[in-house]
Amino acid sequence: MQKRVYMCMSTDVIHSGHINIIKKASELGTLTVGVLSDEAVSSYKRYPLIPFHERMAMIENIKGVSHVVEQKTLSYKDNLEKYQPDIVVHGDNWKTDFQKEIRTEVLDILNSYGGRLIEFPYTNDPKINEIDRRARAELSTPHFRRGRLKRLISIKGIVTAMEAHDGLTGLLVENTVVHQEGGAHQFDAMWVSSLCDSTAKGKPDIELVDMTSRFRTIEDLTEVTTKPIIFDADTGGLKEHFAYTIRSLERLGVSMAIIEDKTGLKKNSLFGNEVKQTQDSIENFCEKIKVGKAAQRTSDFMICARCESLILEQGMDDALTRTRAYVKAGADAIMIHSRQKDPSEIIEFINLFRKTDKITPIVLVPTSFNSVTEEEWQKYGANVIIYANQMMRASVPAMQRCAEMILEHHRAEEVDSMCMPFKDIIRLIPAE
Ligand code: SPV
Ligand code: MG
Repeated sequence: MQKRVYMCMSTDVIHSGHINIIKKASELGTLTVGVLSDEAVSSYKRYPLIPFHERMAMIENIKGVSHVVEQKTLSYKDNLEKYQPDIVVHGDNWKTDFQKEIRTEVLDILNSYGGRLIEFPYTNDPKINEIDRRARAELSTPHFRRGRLKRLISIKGIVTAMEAHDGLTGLLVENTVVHQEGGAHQFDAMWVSSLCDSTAKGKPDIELVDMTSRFRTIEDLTEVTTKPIIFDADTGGLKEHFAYTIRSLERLGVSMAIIEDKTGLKKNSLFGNEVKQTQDSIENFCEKIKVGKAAQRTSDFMICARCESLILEQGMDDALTRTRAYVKAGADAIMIHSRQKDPSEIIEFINLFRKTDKITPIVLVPTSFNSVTEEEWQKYGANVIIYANQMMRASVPAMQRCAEMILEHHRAEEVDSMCMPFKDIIRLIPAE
């Protein structure tokens, strides 16, 4: 009887390396390929250029492949237990890279029923790196980038965004990956915060940094990254101006603009009622949303309406009335904000909002109410979690301490151990 052979594939661009390994695997028996889900692929490497069902169809039609099945996670556990293949095939690169733990799990499961792992030598082909480089270039184009946030929300249910305000912070959001329990975690998107974009320029967060400058920040980010961008558009300004802002953001490849229901001189929400802040009327703000939606030229771009009722202590009913009206006016998502440490008012809001609206994405910025995990937020019914300022808040004390120590010691030797080695910083930025 033919042996049953299993291998996993995540690729969206087939090259000779894949054809070779499929050929060798199919010579061992009847080959089933587990095609990795979009969610699993985007968790550990770049977002796939081709969606799951098309990748399934593509791989199914390669000579030597007998069956294709979905592999939902990086872990092979579910599929190995379900299909119990005689042989699993993989390149030997996973003995040493982040997939080490996945390999150990595969070996344990195979051993439990007498299956075998066959590893082929992995060759690092420059052609493959070139294909990946080209795929990343495509992902960074405005059209590809813009549509990805909506797709990620529908694939993953919940997405995370980390604040970025220049090329360097953009690269950190783009490339930081943590491998944990056989899985990989990275941020899905970037948040262009008004607070951090202003703070980086030494200016207060009062809509003083003008749109031309804010767009320049977006351009700095798009030049060196591929991930989707969520833009903090403050109040959106005059509705007559907002229409133009929306089109500019679309052209730049931004996926979502968030506007808050305040009017007059805007101050940062985390001040709450300690400073004078005025909430816009429901009618005016709905009108602004409608103007924005009518101005937008592409179907993937999203306008998110941010409600400040809890920040300004206007009560839960006001927050619900407003957010429901904003959705009716055309908002693609809503953001509810709070400056309480205790997450209970946000959780209460989500519960009540979800009673009548199961689909509109809910965006949160858990700066104060930071004890809830992403998994817990997903269970409550939230869809976008924005880490709005933590990297910047972490960097300022480090820079301050470094400056103080040099002043104290009249030389730089003492700060060396707290600095990134010079040889690393010169290689931090990849050369084209
Ligand atoms: C920002 O990051 O600029 C925000 C979020 O608008 S908050 O600072 O919490 O208001
Ligand atoms: Mg802001």
